Amino acid sequence: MIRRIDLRTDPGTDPGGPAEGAVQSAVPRAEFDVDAAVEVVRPICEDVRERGEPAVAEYSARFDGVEQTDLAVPRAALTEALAALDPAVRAGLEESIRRLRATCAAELESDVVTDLGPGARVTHRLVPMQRVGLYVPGGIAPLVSSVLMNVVPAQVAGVGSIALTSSPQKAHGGLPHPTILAACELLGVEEVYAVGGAQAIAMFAYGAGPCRPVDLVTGPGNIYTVAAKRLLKSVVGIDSEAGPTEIAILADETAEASFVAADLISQSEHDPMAGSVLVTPSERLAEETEAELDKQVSLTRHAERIRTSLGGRQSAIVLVDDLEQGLEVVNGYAAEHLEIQTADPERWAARVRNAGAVFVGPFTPVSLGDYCAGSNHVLPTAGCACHSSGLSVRSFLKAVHVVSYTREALDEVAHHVVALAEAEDLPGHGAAVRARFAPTGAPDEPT
Ligand code: HSO
Ligand code: ZN
Repeated sequence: MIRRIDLRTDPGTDPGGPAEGAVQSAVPRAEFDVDAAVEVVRPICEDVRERGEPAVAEYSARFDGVEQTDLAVPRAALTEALAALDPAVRAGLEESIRRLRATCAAELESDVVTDLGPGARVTHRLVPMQRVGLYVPGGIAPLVSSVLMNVVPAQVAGVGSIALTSSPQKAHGGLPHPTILAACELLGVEEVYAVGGAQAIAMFAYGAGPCRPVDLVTGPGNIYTVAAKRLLKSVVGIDSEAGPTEIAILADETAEASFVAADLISQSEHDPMAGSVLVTPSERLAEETEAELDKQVSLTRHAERIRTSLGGRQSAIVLVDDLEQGLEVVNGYAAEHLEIQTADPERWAARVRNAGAVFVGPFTPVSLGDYCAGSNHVLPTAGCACHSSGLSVRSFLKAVHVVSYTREALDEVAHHVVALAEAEDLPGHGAAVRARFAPTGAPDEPT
């Protein structure tokens, strides 16, 4: 069901080991051609920019099969959805919100004031975004947990205006899934739209009908929403281009194969294109995991989707010489989620450079992080963990340098500004400083 990639070196026949770089790029990713999708969504986004609400409603009719008179979800639908919510689901959401709020509040950074001498001050001031648009996928599975992962950090950051959208569901009278609406009500988000796909991203970027344009769009989505984000990122801020979900597990012979298999399956359940990768020096663990996958997959509800994901080129069991080489592979792969299931997991976790989030030890499965760990599950995919971070309270803040110098403090550095401005052949820059000190009418003499 899952292929093997053997990166082990045989000192007898292969003294040099794998070529430099081969280990890092050992596991390919699924084909995810965003550029092709950009051409599909371009006319949709242009149409929404030109015609606004009627265009959005037409795309909802075409792609979601619903007739809309209003893009906004009525307030009553939110309160009704919460009243009808299963108490166990409500309790789960409340606990998840509590933990997320705690981490977000603790991670909220303060302004940094640096005094560079008497009267010379630079303040690194954090300012929340004014208005954000949060996208929650509602298609293949209604990801209610994504409502929390987007809304809570935005609220803790102090964002003034939060709008949320999710695709309209025919089965729910053209509204988003009721559990998504209930979560909005629980969080006090009142501005909710029943719009999905590329038209939703365009609605947030340009505004349409009751929805005013936003400063930043966040949240995962399918290839068309990702393409719309790529297309519109000069119009509106975006968090990241989320691709199919991924899990990598670095494990040794002490790992429990049934846990490893269950965790690979849990992320393959999302998408036939999801990538699930086990990296291990243990042949025994590889064999037992294969056997466990066969056993467990046949018992799951979404077996077909999971088999496609596990059987795809993006999934593999990678055999390595030792955990050192395994660490090189997982750092090179830069997984969205990385689990460490080894004898000394904290030690290996401390040496991970590239991963969206790291899950340490046998009792920290990725699915805990998906719902209730207090961490965020909107994470960089496709190797972007080399340079990007997951969603957090910081995603909803901008930093502004506020510079404040007195006359005396400016006088201290005036000659440096003049010299550097001359070096760049920009004398006007130097003159702007000298003007503060020269007698009126003679601004070009140095002090
Ligand atoms: N694993 C997904 C998030 C998710 N899982 C939502 C369940 N619900 C991407 O991190
Ligand atoms: Zn998940």
